[in-house]
Amino acid sequence: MKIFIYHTPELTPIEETPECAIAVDVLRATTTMAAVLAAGGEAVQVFSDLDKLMAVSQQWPAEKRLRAGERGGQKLAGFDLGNSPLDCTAEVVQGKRLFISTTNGTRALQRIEKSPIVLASALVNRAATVKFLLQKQPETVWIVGSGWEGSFSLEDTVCAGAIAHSICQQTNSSLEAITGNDEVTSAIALYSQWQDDLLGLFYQASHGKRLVRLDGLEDLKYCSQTDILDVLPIQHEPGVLKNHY
Ligand code: 3SL
Repeated sequence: MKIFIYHTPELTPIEETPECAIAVDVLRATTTMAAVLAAGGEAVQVFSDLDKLMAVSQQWPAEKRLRAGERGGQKLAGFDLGNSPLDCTAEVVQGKRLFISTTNGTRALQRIEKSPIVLASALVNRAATVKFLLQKQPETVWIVGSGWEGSFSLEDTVCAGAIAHSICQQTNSSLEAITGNDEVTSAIALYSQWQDDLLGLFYQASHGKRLVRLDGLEDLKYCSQTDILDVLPIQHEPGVLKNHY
């Protein structure tokens, strides 16, 4: 297995696809997706375009749908939810499909949607992601960070490093054996330095600071937890993700 990390959707190659592609948006879209499916949500359907989200979700039975919209870290008017994983309790999401559009995370998923296997991962479901990769043994894995409007983000990179680090450890592989590009080495180094204080790293991150300003400290704490959800969002049809487990 060769792992490649791309820090943003914009940096991700378009002329080829890997066997398995993983979108990561730790703060907060892929954490929220994992939380929805862990709480019994039927599926998550992602959109970059808000009008399209409204039109497609309109076709779905009203009692079985939730609409989540976020821009700039804030909930959009007219939507049931913003993008907080803490809102995704069983009472709210059980049996429902979440139609969601966020600033960066949904764009990352759309960038990789043509890959044969598409996953959505975060720190909360890192172990479930690694378990799947070790069972499936894809030859090439791309981990695509969502970043923030085209820029690098610490939180997505540390999560990509956490996944690669665990693959290395569990397979007793050398770094060289699994590394597809230089980004993997630096992401593992970042994770190795901060693994015991991920919340501390998020306080340094520009989007972490933005969320704290927007009263999102509890979200930051939730998203900084590792391996707490045994759930893996996997794409069933373009843009529609369900739990693999
Ligand atoms: O950028 C995104 O897709 C969001 O996850 C951003 S936020 O955490 O909801 O502000």
